[in-house]
Amino acid sequence: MRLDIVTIFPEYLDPLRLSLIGRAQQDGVVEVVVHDLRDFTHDRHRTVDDTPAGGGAGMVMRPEPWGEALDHVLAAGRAALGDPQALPTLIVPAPSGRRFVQAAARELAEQPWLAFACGRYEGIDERVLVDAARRMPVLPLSLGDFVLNGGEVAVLAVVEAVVRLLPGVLGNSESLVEESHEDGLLEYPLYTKPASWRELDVPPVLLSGHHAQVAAWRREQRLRRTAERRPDLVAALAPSALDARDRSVLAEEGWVPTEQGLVPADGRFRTVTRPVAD
Ligand code: JD8
Repeated sequence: MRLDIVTIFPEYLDPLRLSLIGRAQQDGVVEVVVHDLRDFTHDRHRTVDDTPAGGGAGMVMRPEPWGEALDHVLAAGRAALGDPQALPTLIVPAPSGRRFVQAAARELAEQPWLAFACGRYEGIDERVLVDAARRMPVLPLSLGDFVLNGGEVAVLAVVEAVVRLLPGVLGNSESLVEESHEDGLLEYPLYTKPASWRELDVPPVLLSGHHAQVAAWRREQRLRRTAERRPDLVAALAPSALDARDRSVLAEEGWVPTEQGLVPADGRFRTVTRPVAD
């Protein structure tokens, strides 16, 4: 897989040389090429930004350097891949993007070529995305509902999520079996040795050697954690995927099965409002 990243902060992508992704590059599984957007300017000050049309706060990235940078990515990538028709999928991190989820990581891991456009300031002139979309698929992505200063951290996250899925990148000790139970529940809590540490004990069931009891305890912990931390995931559970024990744990956490699926017993999700007084 080839990855081209365009940014005004090339050093921000240096972590891609480390660890898993660095090893994948050494093994030839991925090639990462980072491009400095300012190399595609032509003025003395290497200007990439200007004031927003229509007014408003901050600065907007000008389209011309982006157009030249993406033209270069297209030409250089096609030459390197030896395919004059090849097209990357262009990923554009933006708060207004579609939320990046594991299903998207899996789809991107199937692609031979990804390009990334890292915005800064208030963002990139919209015409850059429209022009790029005339030639290649363009995918605006957001990591979530919080504010970053630019797209670089999002690119690091997306690249790590995608590259670890490529065949031969993860070793046996860090393998993908975890994802085989993508069943909509959070993970159970983890413990290792020593059995007692700062007066905190590893839950005795985990040292008991009773595999069925360990599995039942872990299932219960996953359900309780998910109920506590991710009510959205509980509401999305298919009641048919829950046995009687699961349902009683969730009932203790305040969730009851109905025709519409699981709902909070306190009625927080009730959509029909009633008169308050009579
Ligand atoms: C790209 C510029 C900053 C965005 C003013 C300061 C993703 N989950 C996410 N949160 N934020 C981003 C993100 C932020 C970015 C850029 C991604 C380019 N900014 C701007 C608009 C409002 N700020 C992100 N993925």
